[in-house]
Amino acid sequence: MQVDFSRSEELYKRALRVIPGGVNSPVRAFRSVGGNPVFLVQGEGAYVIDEDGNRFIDYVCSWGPLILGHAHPEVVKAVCEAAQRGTSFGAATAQEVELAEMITQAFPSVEKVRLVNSGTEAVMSAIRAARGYTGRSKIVKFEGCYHGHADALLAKAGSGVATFGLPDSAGVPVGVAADTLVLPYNDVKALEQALSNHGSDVACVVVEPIAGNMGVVIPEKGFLDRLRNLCNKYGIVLIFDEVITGFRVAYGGAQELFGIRADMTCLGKILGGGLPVGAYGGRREIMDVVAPEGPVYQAGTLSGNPLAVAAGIATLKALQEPGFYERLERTAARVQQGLADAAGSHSLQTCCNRVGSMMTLFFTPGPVTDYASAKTADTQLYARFFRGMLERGVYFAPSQFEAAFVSAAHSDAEVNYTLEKAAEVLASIRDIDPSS
Ligand code: HOZ
Repeated sequence: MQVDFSRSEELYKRALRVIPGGVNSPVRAFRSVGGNPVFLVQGEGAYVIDEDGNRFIDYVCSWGPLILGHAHPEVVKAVCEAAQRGTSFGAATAQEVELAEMITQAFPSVEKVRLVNSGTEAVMSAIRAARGYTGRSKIVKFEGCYHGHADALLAKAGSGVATFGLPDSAGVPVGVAADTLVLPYNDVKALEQALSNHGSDVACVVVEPIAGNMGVVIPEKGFLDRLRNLCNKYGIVLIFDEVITGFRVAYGGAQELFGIRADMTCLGKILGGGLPVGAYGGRREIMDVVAPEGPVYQAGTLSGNPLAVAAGIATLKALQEPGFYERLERTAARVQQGLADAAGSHSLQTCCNRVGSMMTLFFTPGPVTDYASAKTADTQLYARFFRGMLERGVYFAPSQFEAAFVSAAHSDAEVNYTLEKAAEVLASIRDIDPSS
């Protein structure tokens, strides 16, 4: 299928001369799916438009933030009005207090919260606070989970680290990674063993309560409950990284869905409505170690930026509309079922993990319950699926190890079109000789 990507290709050549890999974040380079990246110029509801004028139904949604769809009128209006009043003050504003109050109302486990500028910054800061609060150094994370690119967290990480099959990252001193224990996701026995051996030295366990960065992987029954109990037993701070799941799978994130309270919660993506916002928060006694209240230092010139806060407030207000999540659930369930049916009808062995409006079609029989099983996916087949759908005007994540997101702007028309094209593409890739 011939689609004109010539303008993107020209821009990519220019970009490669001045930006590492031609992109400002690795996965968008399309390296794991082949071909060159598209350069986007506009978003409109469920669609994005590239520099060549090609329109795509968007299931990346900027990697999760755009649950309302692109250029939602209330969000755009709020950002424009804020910009008229100035773009940054580096001082306290009433809107930051309003957004913080909205977060503590949505997440009862969050008694105090600090706004930062990214999910990476949120998790990095939460871990420092947990270490300051406990006086301990070790941290526990899970294989395939991605918590941003802070040094200590790049051990067996997901997202781009998984996409490129990197064992870890260069540039991280061994001493830094030495305090990070990495366990298999959903493996209660490994968790019990590790904490029995090291529990009294562990400051925090950081977990994606629903993993989104190795593709979507769902916590098995009992995993999070056992994690909560063990953290209580050893006095460990349980950090839920809800950068993806916060406001995504429910207004109160995975904590609302599963009825489990974290000690600290990290947020981002949807919280900023597409502008750079992160947040970390939790129990009052933990958060009060953070400067200027306490001795744990964390700062940010643009933290609480008025434009980003305005976008966040407008977004969260729109999410409170009655029936919002029920409608999203119906749409996302149709996409999941349709993809699974299309793959099955063409004898392709796939499994589609979904929670709410985040999902991943893995090209492996499954079940996919952790990083090891996620990595059995046929990434070449996924690359063909991605390319085939892109050429037909549907934009999925350019990596098998990411989530696809449905927004409130995806209507039956977009879902019908997506499933029609998926049937075409899955039929075509089934017959391709894998060695070709
Ligand atoms: N961290 C993003 C998704 N989990 C990837 C962004 C990118 O590399 O483009």
